[in-house]
Amino acid sequence: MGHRNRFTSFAALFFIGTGLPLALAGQVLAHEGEHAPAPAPVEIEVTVDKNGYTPSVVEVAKPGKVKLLFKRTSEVGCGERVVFPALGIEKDLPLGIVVAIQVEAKVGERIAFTCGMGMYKGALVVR
Ligand SMILES: [Cu+2]
Repeated sequence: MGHRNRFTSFAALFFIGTGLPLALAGQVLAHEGEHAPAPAPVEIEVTVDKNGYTPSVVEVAKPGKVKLLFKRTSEVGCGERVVFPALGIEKDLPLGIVVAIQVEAKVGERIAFTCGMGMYKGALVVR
């Protein structure tokens, strides 16, 4: 009870001191947000093992932000590095660790990705 009261007083002081300008700024931002909603990226898991990428062709229904969640599940093979040549993205894929790579998928676009030596091939496509 006492703890809660103290928090309430603190919150009141905070609001008077700095909260009000912040609240006003927040409303402006919220208003702008209505015009440009930023939908959460579509998340798709891609497993990397001795056979390459599964799925090897990642299809999304709509253009927009896509977060590819790469997870290497096998020491066998050469999937320890993933490369998106056209985007200049290169990342290590430690065994068993999910590595997220976010890209922007445009209509009709095919974004290729490969292993470090270009043997495993995959792509993100917009249907
Ligand atoms: Cu390779």
